Amino acid sequence: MSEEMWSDRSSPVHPVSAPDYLPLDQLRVMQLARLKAVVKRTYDKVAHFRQKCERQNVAPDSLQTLADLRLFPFTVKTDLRDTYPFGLFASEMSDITRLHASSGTTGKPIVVAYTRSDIGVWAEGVARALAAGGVRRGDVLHNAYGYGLFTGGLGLHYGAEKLGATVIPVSGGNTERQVMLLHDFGANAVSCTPSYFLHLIDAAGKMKIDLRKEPLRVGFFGAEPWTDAMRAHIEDAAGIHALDIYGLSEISGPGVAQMCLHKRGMHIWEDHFYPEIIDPDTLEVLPAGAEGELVITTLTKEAFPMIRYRTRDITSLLTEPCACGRTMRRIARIGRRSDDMFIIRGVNVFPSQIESGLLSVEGVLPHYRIILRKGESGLDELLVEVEIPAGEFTDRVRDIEQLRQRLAKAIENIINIRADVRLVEAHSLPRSEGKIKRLFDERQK
Ligand code: DLL
Repeated sequence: MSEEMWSDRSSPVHPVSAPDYLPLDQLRVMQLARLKAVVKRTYDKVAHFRQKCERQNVAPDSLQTLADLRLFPFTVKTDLRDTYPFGLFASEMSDITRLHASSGTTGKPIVVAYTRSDIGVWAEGVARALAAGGVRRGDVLHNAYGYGLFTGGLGLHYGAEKLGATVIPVSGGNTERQVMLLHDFGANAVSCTPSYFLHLIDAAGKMKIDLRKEPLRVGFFGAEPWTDAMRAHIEDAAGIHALDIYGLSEISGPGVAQMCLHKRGMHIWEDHFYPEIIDPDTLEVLPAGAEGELVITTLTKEAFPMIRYRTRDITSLLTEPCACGRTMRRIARIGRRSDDMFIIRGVNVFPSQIESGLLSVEGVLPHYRIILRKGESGLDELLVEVEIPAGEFTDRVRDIEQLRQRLAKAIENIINIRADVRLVEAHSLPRSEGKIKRLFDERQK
């Protein structure tokens, strides 16, 4: 790979990427002007937001500096549910060109709306994201995010088109056929959930296709938490740059923030999405660098503006300059959401901690699941099932037991709880085509 090919500075033929490099003083002026406009517009058009402001005694005039944003009420998921389906829309239905919806685990989904301009802003965010990973006009993107109400498929699709790349709208599923198409069409870039890419790696192996020898250079993996250990595994197995892409339906979809080729967090496109980090208990805004809940205000969205949306995603804002030259701040990898934590024997645990423990030990595959059960004594039990490479079971029984012990210890070192580790055969755990479910809490049953 030549240096030039991997230079991730935007070339003039991709003007969509230019705002990433805006001088900070200009960016702050732009943000304040946009923030004032979006707060005023939302106040005028969305009764639910206006009523919340009135209860909190704030009005659009209260916003004189960027820091004044903290005076305004948060928007939370229940605001979206309570106003289902269209209650938070700030545009007339006749101006809305698209709806998306999140699946939601129970009851009604979350519905989000886009005007033509909103679709353009979203596509620009994704185009910048792809450009930050070195994708250019003439490159081919194999897009295996699901198409439909989920924002992944169409989000990457419009962004790739805006950038001028060739997009293959393959969506999820039919994995062997995907490997064939990856190979035959010579894709340089791929996008899907990290868990689905693991599945593609496996399928390629079975089909005797070595992804390291393919033209594939870079992957845009997101929509679910994954660890640096997993990234290293993917980079090694497929010989590509595995980059983290972040976004959420409420804020538009993928392409809110993107890891560049320097791989230190994800640049958040601050000219459209204004980030704050808060303490989820006290709700105070935290200083740069502190870990807390990411809160985003959309600066340019028309149909579905979100003021101080609490994402539940835990991260920190990285303010030191990035070697790529982009001025926009970065968010650290999102290892967890405040609501995916489980409590076992009084200890708070996040699934990503278990993944880090497992993948710190050599000899396991990155396919696992976590099962919580009530033991016979009535105590909660933590069972972790993880795959090991084919053939390992037959020969070395003692080594296998040692591996089990090492894994249990690695997990215990991180979460302070002993897990019962069960080694299972390669390909025996369920695979997913989209977001993977790894946690099975069977304690209530
Ligand atoms: O998952 C949008 C998306 C599609 C992002 C494709 C990236 C790629 P939702 O279905 O609304 O939207 O889920 C949003 O997924 O609040 C995070 O908890 C999680 N998430 C998204 N990206 C990442 C990531 C899409 N890179 C929720 N790392 C978010 C960790 C992520 N978690």
